[in-house]
Amino acid sequence: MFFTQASLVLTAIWLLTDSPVAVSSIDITFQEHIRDAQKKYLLVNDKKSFFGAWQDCTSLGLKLATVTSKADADELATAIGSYNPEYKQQWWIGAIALNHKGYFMWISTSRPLIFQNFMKGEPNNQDGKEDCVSIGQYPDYKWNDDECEKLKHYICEA
Ligand SMILES: [Ca+2]
Repeated sequence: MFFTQASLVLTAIWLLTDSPVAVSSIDITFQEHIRDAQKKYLLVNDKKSFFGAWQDCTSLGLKLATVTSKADADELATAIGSYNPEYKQQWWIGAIALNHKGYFMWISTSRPLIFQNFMKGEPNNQDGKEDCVSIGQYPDYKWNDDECEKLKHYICEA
């Protein structure tokens, strides 16, 4: 499978350079989650800023995750739940408000958010600093807008 290959490539880089620095930017203990071969989500154990996450997904030949339907949202909830049910962490997904006015789009496709799964009261753009979207802060993986510089796990997709 593709992700297995990606893992092997990263491992190979590590072996060739004999330097953990070469792969320290991407924790390869990730987990792939596949739903009927339609969309593949990759849960990355490393923590990055939103743009660091975007860069890492891109460097793996993937995209920062889009969540464009309830089926996608349910899939992510299942994926994270299977990753570790007790794992109360936050994960970047690929939605961002580029104009600081709360108009969100998917960074990977430049498409507006048609389907949205924000928590009630979100997005609140607290202190005018919250332009990036993560999940895991609220029950049922409802979305929150948060400061893009915060370090969080992240989800890539293929
Ligand atoms: Ca918020």
